[in-house]
Amino acid sequence: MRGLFIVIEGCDRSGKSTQCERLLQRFRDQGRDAQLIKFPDRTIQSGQLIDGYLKQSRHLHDKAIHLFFSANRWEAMDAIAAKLKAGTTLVVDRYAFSGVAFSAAKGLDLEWCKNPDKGLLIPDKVLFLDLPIEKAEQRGGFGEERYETRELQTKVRDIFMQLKEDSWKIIDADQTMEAVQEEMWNTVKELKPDSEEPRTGLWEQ
Ligand code: T5A
Repeated sequence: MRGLFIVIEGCDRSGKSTQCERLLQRFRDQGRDAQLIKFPDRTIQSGQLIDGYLKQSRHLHDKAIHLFFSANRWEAMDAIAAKLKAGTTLVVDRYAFSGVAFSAAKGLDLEWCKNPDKGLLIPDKVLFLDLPIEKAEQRGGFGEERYETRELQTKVRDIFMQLKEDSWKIIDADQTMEAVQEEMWNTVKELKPDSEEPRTGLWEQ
């Protein structure tokens, strides 16, 4: 059986990275082959440029950085498909939904933003960690990077809600780490892939 492709999305500081690590551990504790993938992947070439942009040491046109974020995902697609086919479950910290939400929040056209990511692999499940902006601001590290302002994060959440599909699970992230994890685990623990091959064609239907 192929591995599951599980995406964790949410606004900044909603606890995605914390929860991805825990979810990965839950799968491994069950004896499942599982790996963590994070977008942007700051370790590959396009990711280093993105890192400089996010830390505000580099300026780029909004459209250019959007395309770099998308290229960063495409760069990883073949490896992701191979891992899924080999039976590895992937816990993915952010995906194309973040790509569109942040760029459209800056004022780029939503459909234009979707275009470069059209055709990517389709996740088996998206878990969206929902946290009020006032709570995010109180969490460690908020404000350190380019997009961490109240106004932008509010717009980002609105766009995530426009992108949301019926299959998404919205999780209240304003709970203890343990309670958030329990809700996430209960959503995915019995999940089975509904196709033999990884599904391709994001936003192409
Ligand atoms: N971006 C990303 C784009 O513009 N386009 C794209 O295509 C993509 C993929 C970097 C930025 O890039 C943008 C979006 C982002 O602005 P990133 O690398 O994912 O994206 O950013 P990070 O800084 O790594 O992550 P976040 O800021 O989003 O934080 P997380 O992962 O949501 O939160 P986490 O787990 O690090 O926790 C934050 C703090 O909260 C505490 C933690 O201990 C930590 O201090 N915390 C809790 N506190 C109380 N209760 C809980 N339940 C808690 N859970 C965590």
